[in-house]
Amino acid sequence: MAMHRVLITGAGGGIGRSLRETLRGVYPVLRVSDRTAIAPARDGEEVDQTDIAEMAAVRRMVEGVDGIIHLGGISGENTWEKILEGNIVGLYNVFEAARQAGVKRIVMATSNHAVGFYPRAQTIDHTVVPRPDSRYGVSKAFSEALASLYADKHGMGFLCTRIGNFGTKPIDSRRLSIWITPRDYTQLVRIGLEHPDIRFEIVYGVSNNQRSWYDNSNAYRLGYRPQDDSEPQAGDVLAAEAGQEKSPIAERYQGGTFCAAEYDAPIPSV
Ligand code: 15L
Repeated sequence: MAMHRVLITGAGGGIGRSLRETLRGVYPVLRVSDRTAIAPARDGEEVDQTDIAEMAAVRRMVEGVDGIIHLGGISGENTWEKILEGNIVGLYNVFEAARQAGVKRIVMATSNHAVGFYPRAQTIDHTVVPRPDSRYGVSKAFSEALASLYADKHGMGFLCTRIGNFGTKPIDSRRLSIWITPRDYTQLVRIGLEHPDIRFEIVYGVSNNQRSWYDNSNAYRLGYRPQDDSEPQAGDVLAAEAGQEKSPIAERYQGGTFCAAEYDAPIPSV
């Protein structure tokens, strides 16, 4: 896929700021957009400020773009009103404006929280039905469904990356299983934009962690070869947590504290 101008939404967030660096010079033009003001444009960059809840502004944001890395919206649990605005209305606006503008490819940040109520004891692949663990997780399942619709009905290509936890270090025991490093995520994003044959694909945005809860064979099939594994850091991470009191619900399910928050169903016995 020839990508001339690539847009990153949510470019002011942690993943967006990192991709702005790792993708610098990879495509002729990187358009970086956020709701709030971000660092000024350098060579090969265009800076934009758009609230994705505003359709007219979103139309301007996507003009002339070949591919989109959609990270914009709310990136954790929040009130329904905020989720609705950022992750349902905002997401719809981005996909619909992209369709109207003839955008060929979208790499989308969905999340492990779309499937967070799968138990840690189960290995899941890209074909499992969603089991969201939060309003946020529901919005991510919605984003996957909307991508599927736009792929089938309008022929756009989508790579839905169910991101685990992005960062330079795994920050706790749960994240040992779902960690992804900047260089591995950059590789996955490039597959999403450049692979010649993507219609609608779900992959897990995780590094090559020995403790993974995912069968990420769909990503491997598309050529993903992650370089990093949390295991060498597991000893330190687990030692730092020794003696901490933990919620049985958070510990049972992959989504962790997202599952335990507001939980008032009976606690499963096994
Ligand atoms: C996510 O989806 C969030 O965007 C991120 O902030 C983390 O909470 C991550 O999941 C996680 O599960 O660690």
